[in-house]
Amino acid sequence: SVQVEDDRTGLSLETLKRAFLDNLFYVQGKSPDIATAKDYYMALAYTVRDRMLHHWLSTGQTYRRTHARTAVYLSAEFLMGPYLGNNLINLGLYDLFEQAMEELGLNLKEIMDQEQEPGLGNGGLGRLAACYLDSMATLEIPSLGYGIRYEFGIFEQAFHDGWQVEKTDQWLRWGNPWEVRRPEWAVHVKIGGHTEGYTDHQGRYQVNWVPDKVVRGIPYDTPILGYQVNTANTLRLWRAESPESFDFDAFNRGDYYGAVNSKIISENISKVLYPNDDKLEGKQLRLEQEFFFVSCSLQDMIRLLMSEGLPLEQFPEKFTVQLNDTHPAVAIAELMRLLVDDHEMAWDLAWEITQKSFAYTNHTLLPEALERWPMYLFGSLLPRHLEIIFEINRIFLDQVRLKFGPDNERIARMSLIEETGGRYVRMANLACVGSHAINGVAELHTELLKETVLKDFYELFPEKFVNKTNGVTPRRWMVLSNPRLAKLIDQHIGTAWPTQLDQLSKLEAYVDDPAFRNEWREIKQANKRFLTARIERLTGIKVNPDSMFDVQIKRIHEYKRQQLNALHIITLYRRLKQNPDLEITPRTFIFAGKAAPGYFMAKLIIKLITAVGDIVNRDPVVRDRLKVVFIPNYNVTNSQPIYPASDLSEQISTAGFEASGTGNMKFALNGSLTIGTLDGANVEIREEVGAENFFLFGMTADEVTALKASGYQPWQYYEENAELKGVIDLISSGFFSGGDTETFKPLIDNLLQQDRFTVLADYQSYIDCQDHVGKVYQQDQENWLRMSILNAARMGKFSSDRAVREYCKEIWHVDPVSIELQE
Ligand code: 26W
Repeated sequence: SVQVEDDRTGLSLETLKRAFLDNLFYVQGKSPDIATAKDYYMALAYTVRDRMLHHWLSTGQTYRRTHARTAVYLSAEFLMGPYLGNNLINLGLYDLFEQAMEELGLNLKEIMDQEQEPGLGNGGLGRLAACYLDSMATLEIPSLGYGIRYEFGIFEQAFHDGWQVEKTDQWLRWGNPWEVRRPEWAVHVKIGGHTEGYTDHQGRYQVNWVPDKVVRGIPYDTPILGYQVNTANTLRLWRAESPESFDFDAFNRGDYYGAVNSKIISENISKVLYPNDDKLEGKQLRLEQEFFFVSCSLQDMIRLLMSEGLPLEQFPEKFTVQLNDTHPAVAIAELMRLLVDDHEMAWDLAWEITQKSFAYTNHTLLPEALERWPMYLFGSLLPRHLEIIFEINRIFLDQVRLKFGPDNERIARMSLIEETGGRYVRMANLACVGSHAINGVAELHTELLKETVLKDFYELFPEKFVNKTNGVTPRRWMVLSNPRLAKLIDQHIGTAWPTQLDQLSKLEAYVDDPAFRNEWREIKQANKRFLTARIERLTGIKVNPDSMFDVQIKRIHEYKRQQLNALHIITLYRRLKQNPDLEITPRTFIFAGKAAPGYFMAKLIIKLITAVGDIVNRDPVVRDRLKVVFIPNYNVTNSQPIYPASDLSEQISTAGFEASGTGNMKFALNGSLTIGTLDGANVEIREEVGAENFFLFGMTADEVTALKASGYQPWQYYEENAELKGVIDLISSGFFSGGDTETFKPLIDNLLQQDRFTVLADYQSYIDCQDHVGKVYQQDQENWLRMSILNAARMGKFSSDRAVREYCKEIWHVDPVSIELQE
């Protein structure tokens, strides 16, 4: 008899090819002769998805059957990156599918390039959430990610005349094969209106919230595979729609257009991701987004709890909820409302449950990023939550008085309501009071939190504070994005390292092995040639793959100091102009990153970089020894070929401002060396790789604070440093702006007069360090190679698996549940 494998699950080459062509025919409605690249992508995505569903359903069944304790990650952002390649890697089917496509005359990588990534995040915080989902699934931790299914993710970046211009992202244009809409689990969310008190049948005072609008939240689920395990967890994103019987009042009045309009207004809530990174924009719609997804998610958790037949009191045993920054912190008030008002629970019990349930991660020390909502705005959208926050505050401030006595200044600082010059609801204070654990994202960051922004809370609740240094997933950031290096490592230390990253230390045994060293060097070169071709395709600029690739890729922000990098480039350029035969290390300066659309100074920094590139790249005197490229539209997809091709990683933020950084980890893991300050996780990276394998410069966080306290005068650095003065004057003269002296004036004035991020104070230290970097790269290539290997070999700590294990053990108390595939 003929044995035919099931098209949906079979794994033989013949079955994969047949299943793919079947999906092309029956899902895309195309035959190969008219199929487009997008059709092939969709057909392949469905073929891969079919092979994930068994894992997904078995995982859900197992969690329900065992009442598994579940870690919930509440985040306004999930920057997942493209799914296809990652799912193939995690299923262990990458090579097989590559061969199947080849046998059909297709190329897997080209098909993968068709994917529109879901850019549902701004930067580090959203990408961290994605790495943690990957690690939780890989570690077989029962978990759920909850967020917003933005119709428009982070904008697409284009350039006009060297300036950033934003275009709307259309990630859903071709459909999303990875998600499943689940209308049967839709929930309603109230917004606005007022509250009414009443006495219930037992004579208790109760509050009823009468909203002025109701929106419907529809969950869209995406399976999140673990690496080489059966676990497939769920990312559940909410889309806002209008309720079924949309605005029946208007409709009954015969106001059809009014009713349609209110439908449109409801859908606005999940329309677009706010593109700000580290700056609060106090917009009504943003608060509506935050409340919307939090309320949907908590209602969903209560439904899940009850569907397992568990009582509400068991909420904190069933779920532990991590707040990814304060964006979802209104969950504390919403859970209280659900318990006290909707489920008539006593306040004290509800508060105990709430505090047991939540933990809060802080991601920034910048005061302008701390969320504070104008009280009138908060009260007009969430009148009942404002009452609840007042009550939490009343009880909390009594607790403060009990411990510290009548210290009115302390009370004013700790109050959930700010009352100095306008009244605001302080979300970080709410998060601290309503959570049982509070963490920073690197050791230095956690210490600074305790000493500065959260000092009062640390003095009141020292036991709540813990550090959880960030990590990144080695599956996406090595196995998928640097396959050549991954293969070399497999051949030398075996294949366990992607889940046991500490094993990379076994590479140290090969640091002097000539054959291994050669391969290491060749792989870096091959990765650089690959990026070189991509750069030419994307920018038209030809770069030299034998030059040092000096890379700074991240959001554009004054504290991250891309402008300091630009000052270095201009320094080298001036040296060459003054002495054309000067021996310098050929370098390619690679930048990528988006500026928030309303952040003028960040956009001006981009313009400066592209303007410097325009001059330097063309100047014959430079003789191609310096090249400056700005790779457009930085996102996960575009970043993946950059880390493996880098020689030098720029991590040059002002000490005390970068909470952790995670790009710094991706670079070092891929064998690039860091030039960096003692900021964020740089401190720990340097500790791990060894001070001799890290290029350190600049002031410490304490020195920055001390300099500012003593009255920092940036222009003195300018006046006393001839080379710095020459660089600044060259920009001011209009040399990079076609003779126009106005273009960069705001940037220069700011550096000379304010310089909040002490660029000028760190300039000389940075230049000296860069001179040293250039020498080592040029004159001591053997040592550079050795440092590169040792960096990768010593990065084990920075796996997100390590970070997630720490959260599980010290905050969540969640254990793995292994999944057997069900019949
Ligand atoms: C309210 C507007 C807003 C939006 C996003 C304020 C702040 C944010 C995030 C906190 C910005 C962010 O992504 N922070 C980064 O988080 C990473 C993960 O922990 C850290 O590695 C980065 O250092 C930190 O800047």
